[in-house]
Amino acid sequence: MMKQRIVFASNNVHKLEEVKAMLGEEYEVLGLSAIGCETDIPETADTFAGNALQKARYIKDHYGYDCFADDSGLEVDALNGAPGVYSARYSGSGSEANIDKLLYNLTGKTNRSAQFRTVVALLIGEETRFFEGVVRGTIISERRGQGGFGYDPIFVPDGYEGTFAELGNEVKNRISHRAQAVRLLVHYLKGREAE
Ligand code: ITT
Repeated sequence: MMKQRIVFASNNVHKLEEVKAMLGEEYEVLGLSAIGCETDIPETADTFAGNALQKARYIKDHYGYDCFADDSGLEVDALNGAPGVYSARYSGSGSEANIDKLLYNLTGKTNRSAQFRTVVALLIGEETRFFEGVVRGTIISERRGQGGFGYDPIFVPDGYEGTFAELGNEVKNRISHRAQAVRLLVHYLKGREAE
């Protein structure tokens, strides 16, 4: 059987790799470069759902494809949920500086609990659907591990000893916020195909 194609509206190569690893058996996942889109799609909403929908809508409107987008970030309890939707732009200077800024802002704070959250927005046919995933954990005070991306080296998911960067793709792609949302997405797509 031909694999069904689905466009993932993301310029983040790490996210694309993760989503391909999660969906690749059954779907051909096309990232933005694969459809010839090099645009940094505007994200001006102040919620994950709003930004995810904005990205998916942009691709549907400009390219016509059914597609899904992921908007995600790290919500730190002691910082009232920051950096949240601003996770990618927290420092204005990329992932390493984002981690430095976060650790600095947590200096002296005893509550280190946090969560990664993602909202996936799917536009398919005339339908719009959202799928969410959350993973709770702890922010440690020094980086550990080489895998993953973004804040992974300082995030230890609950129930594990290692950071997302130490646990490796196989574990991360099973338990992460993104894994949970993508599982719900697949469940929905399968139900739809069966109709
Ligand atoms: P696209 O919008 O093109 O998908 P992006 O990197 O700009 O790519 P977001 O706006 O959703 O994506 O920002 C998500 C940021 O949150 C990301 O850059 C990381 O800093 C952080 N983040 C999200 N998921 C993460 C994960 O699994 N591990 C580590 N950091 C993550």
